[in-house]
Amino acid sequence: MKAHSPKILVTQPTLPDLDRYKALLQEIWDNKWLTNNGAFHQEFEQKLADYLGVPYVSLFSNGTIALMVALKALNIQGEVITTPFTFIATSHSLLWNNNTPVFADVDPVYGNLSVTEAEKQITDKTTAIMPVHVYGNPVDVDGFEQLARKYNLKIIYDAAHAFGVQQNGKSILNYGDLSILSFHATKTFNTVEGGAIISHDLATKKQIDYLKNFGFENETSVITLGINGKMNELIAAFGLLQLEHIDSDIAKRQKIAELYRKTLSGIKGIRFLEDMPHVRHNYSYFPIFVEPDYPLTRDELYHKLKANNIFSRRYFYPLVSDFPMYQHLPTATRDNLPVAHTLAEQVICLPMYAELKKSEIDKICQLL
Ligand code: T4K
Repeated sequence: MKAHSPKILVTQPTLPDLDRYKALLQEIWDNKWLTNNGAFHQEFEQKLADYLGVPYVSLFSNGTIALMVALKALNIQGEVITTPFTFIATSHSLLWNNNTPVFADVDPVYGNLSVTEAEKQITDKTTAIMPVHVYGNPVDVDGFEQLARKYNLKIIYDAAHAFGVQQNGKSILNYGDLSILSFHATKTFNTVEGGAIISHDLATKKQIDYLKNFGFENETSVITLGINGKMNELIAAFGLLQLEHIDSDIAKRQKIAELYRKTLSGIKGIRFLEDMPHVRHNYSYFPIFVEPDYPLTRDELYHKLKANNIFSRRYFYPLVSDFPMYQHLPTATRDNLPVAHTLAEQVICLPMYAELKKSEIDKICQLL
């Protein structure tokens, strides 16, 4: 493989300094403590809670297992209202737990689950709502809070994209019953693979920690049907170093988003998302929506970019509700999800990562 590929990919992970990582690996080699709540794991959990401004973090091997455990921790059974405009893991976690995903439509600007549309789907079998802060843009958390109170429902936020996002100076992860994060290589904050559940009281955190460790309470007692969702020491050490440059990464991403917006603002038929008021964004993605008055269709533009070595992605197309294991559901119809269908057919996520160069952004914008 060539060291410097001319390809521009949709994202590229930021990595820690290799020598510093080697020094932490040396400690692990010396101690021979590799996993199961080791010293790096404990330090990383605490530092993440401090950085994010949340009471309790439980680390996981990835975001999908975190979602599955979050549902178990709250003993969610029955119907769960969620968005089809997301990565497949959101609703897969529901099916894995034998819940029935119920799809509701999204708002036409940011593509987040709509409170009004969610309310229309509530039945006597509804037990929870699972909204997604898609692209890291906060959903209407106050609206969902009111809805949950009115109908006595739990809320689990899929905050896989929302690392470090704040609203009115408060972490978006402090809303709902639980929030989950993903630290996958493609995320703003990455630990290769990884994830977390954010909880708000110690009893729930303990329950989650039992669940991710087979249900062990102590050496001889298994108190719940657990799974293995643990993060290991090599990854926790990696994460500690990643935390040191996350603010500078977000600042670089912000500059990239501003440059994209400035350059693309004159192009008819290309819509992009503005920052929301009072929100600290993390600029995890840069989605554009190719509207009918643009001279090319979305797919023509996607292929044109590809032909020029720009590998954008159509996140999130197809809609989750169109995949085989969901399309039979009564709420998976196009009639029920008109806005989500339109957005899925218009979206292209342009390359976005901290080290993306101005010359590369210029090339992308020039092609557009
Ligand atoms: N909920 C939501 C809303 C999510 O978006 C996700 C994950 C989850 C839950 C579940 O969290 P995890 O269980 O994954 O922690 C990617 C990611 O695999 C996935 O984590 C992510 N969402 C989803 C939106 O995107 P793919 O299939 O698009 O990834 P892939 O391998 O095509 O990579 C995309 C681009 O990133 C490549 O073109 C190049 C670049 N890349 C990728 C990797 C893996 C690198 O430069 N280096 C790398 O190591 O799913």
